[in-house]
Parts: sequence; structure tokens; C-alpha cells
Amino acid sequence: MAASVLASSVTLTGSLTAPASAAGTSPAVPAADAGVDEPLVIAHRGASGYRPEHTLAAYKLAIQMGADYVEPDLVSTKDGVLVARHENEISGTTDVADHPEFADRRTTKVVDGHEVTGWFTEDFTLAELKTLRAEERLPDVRPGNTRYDGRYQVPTFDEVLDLVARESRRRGEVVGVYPETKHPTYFDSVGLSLEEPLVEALQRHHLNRPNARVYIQSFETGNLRELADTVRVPLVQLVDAAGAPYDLQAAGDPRTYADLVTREGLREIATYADSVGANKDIVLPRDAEGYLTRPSSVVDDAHDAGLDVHVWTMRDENRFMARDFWIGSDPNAKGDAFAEYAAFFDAGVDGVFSDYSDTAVAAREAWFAEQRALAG
Ligand SMILES: [Ca+2]
Ligand SMILES: [Ca+2]
Repeated sequence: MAASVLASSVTLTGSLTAPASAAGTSPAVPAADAGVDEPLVIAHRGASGYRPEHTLAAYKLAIQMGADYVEPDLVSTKDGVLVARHENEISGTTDVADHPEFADRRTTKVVDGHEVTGWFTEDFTLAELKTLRAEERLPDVRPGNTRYDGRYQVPTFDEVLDLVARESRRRGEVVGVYPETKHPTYFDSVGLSLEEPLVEALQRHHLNRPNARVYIQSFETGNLRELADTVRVPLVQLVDAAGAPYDLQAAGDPRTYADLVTREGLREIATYADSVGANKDIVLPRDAEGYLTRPSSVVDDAHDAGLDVHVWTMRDENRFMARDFWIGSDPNAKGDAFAEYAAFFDAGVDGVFSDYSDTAVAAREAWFAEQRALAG
């Protein structure tokens, strides 16, 4: 990792500031001077472009790269401990299939209306889960990361919070944490509600306070409304480009994600949440060939409703970008990530979830430098 990446992190205590200019030649410029707020860099599952996701190694590297927040997805063990995994089904992100002692745990369940076959965190105690090791989720896209397979445990949320506190001290600035509750209705149905242990963990780490650098996110609406009454940190309504929140579906409520991002829907979200975590395509829609069309009005409408907008997921590989940003034709090759970030910063987003925190931080710095140059 380049030293310039490490040197470019921004000061996050007190008021928001713009990144220091390249080579550290001038102090950080207050964002207010540039007329813009700082878009946050949220490390999506850690530095997932470089390490198996949701491992302490992935989070630590993201923090070293200057991410403002790290993002653990939270699921429950059989004994009610929150651990960081993308899904409760773990065959794609651990070596569980190689453990003959757990062969009989393989099963099929219905999660959020979908049949899923594999091994599930809620069928393992924490002690059992700790005998597994993480594996790269996208080995075909990121074959280089498979050299880390077998090296890292599944971390608990407590371990993530300890790491963030430790690395904040090392970096000399507070790094945030941005946990997501995964499948809250499903976990309620199996008697392993996620919100209570989440709030307890925040209390334990003195993070349930208004100025803590914490956001809590969910694709469902009901558990955010519930959390709005119990936590003092900001909440984020996640919104996908298709489908509907599962809690609404389960209750027979016909509202879809598309309904949530209408002007009326956004005003409703603002009654319990502070931000919208939107699929990129909601902000900058693509046509059938994958090229960008006109920006939607969602960022402006959200801002009018008093909501910030954070978009997901920024990734350096062509396959995850609009065709406008591809370099060459190999979907797994790196595309013009700087141009993609600039397009979203131009669209006015307040934060980006990224698998590549280093690219996100560098792209933000480049974008701010351009804004300052334009402002003369
Ligand atoms: Ca997530
Ligand atoms: Ca619950």
C-alpha cells in the first residue's frame, strides 16, 4: 500500500473536513470552504478487494487505507452471539464444507421466502464457528485473495468493535462502525433477535450515544423503527434497485423499494432514519446495455426530506460498473474507478460503500482537488 494513501486520511473529530491535498503540503481544508460536505468512505465488509470479507484482517486493512467506517454484516450464532458474515449461510465464505464433523448440519431452509441450502450460523455455537476459517467469496473475480483462505476466523461483533477502538488509537482519529442487521424477521422467527444483542454491544463499548461514529443499517423497515426508539445513533434504510423489504412482504404490505424512494416514501423514512443506503442504480440508473442514463431525482429528494444518501457498492472491477467506465473487455479487469466515483460525487451522494477503501479515498481526494480548482 502506498504511503500516500495512508497519509491522505482525513480528520474526523469535530467538524467534517476535506482531505488534505496530495503529498501533505497543506493542512486539511474545512469542507465548508469548498461548499461541500465530505462524502464518507465506508469499507464494505472491510477491504474486501484485498482480503476475504468480514475478517479482522479485512477491516484492519481498510482502516489503514483511510476508510472512515468499517461495515460488519451481523448474523447470530446458536448461542445468541453476533458474528460478522455476509449471510447466515456460510458455505461461500468459510471452509465449513471441509469439516466432516459438521457434515450433518448441512440443511435447506427458507430465508426471506427463498430456499437456501448449506450451513447456517444459527446452527453453530460460537465455539464451533471459531473452528472454521474464512474463504474468499469471489475466487473467480479475485483469485489473488484466495491465498488468504484458511487464515482468519469468523469475528464476533465485539471483536470488530475492539479492533476499531484499537486501530482508532493507532491512527489518532476515531474510525466508525456501520453494522447491518441481516434478515431481522428471519432471526426473530428462530428466536435469535438481532437488535437486543446489537444494542447491548454498543452499550458495552460506550457507543450508544449521539456523537458516536456509528450507523445501523437494515434492508427491513420494522426493526429500524424499533431501533429508533432504543438507540441514539443514526439509522440507515437500505434500498435495493428491485424487490421489497421482507418485513413488509411478510406483513402483506405491498410497498416495494421503489415506493420507499418516492418523495413521499423518503419523507416517511425520515420519520425513523437519518440516511438512505441506496443501490448505485437508484441514483445513476443504467440502460439495457449497462450504460448510464440520466441521474434520478433520489439524491435531491432525499436531501429535501433531510436524509443523507450513501450508495453501494463501489468496486474497481469492470463487471460491477456501468459500461461507461470499463477499461478493456475483461469483466474482472480493473475499470476507471476514479471516473465512477466522480460521477457519484457529482450526483451529490454523502457516502460510498466500497470494496476498495484505498481507491475510494484517493478518488475523493482527486474529486475535491478538482472542485477546488474549478472554484478558483
Ligand atoms: Ca452489508
Ligand atoms: Ca428482533
